[in-house]
Amino acid sequence: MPRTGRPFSVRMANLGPLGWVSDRRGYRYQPTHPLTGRPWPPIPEPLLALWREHVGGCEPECCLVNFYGPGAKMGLHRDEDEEARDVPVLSVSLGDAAIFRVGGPTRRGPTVRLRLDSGDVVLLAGASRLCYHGIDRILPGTSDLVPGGGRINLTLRRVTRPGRDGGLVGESG
Ligand code: MD6
Ligand code: FE
Repeated sequence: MPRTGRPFSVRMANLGPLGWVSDRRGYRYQPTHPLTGRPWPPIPEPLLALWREHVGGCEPECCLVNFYGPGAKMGLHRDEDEEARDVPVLSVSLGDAAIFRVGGPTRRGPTVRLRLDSGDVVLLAGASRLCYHGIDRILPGTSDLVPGGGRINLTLRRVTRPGRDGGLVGESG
């Protein structure tokens, strides 16, 4: 985590041309793994199809892969490290269920809690795109999808501003 250097309770990886990474210096997107220097693997076609179905208009550039073991959680945050903050963010939950908390555009104010089960898809679009949200806890033992238990959340994002062609596959740069 920035400043403290303490590890997140969530373990992270990325797919796609840009990966979201974090260290003492802060948060950023970069095309390679910070330790191996290798590019992130491509986003699998079924996830691209889900994006086309629910978002469309441009291609996603990052699929953040979050793994939650029994005690993992994610504090309230906004997805705001992207230039394309007007493009919706889509997530897929797999494995153990989780308690998702979502509020408004400021950190203060009321929040609601939603249980996300395996296979649930969350779309933060329009006014909700910049709302605070987080994971209070996971519910261990509620799914046997992930070997050894746990929860995987896949979050698809457009990072750079789409060009006039919508940033569809084939665009260079
Ligand atoms: C999670 N999800 O479900 C954390 N962000 O583990 C997110 O932070 C999130 O589900 C943006 C859009 C959808 C999300
Ligand atoms: Fe988020």
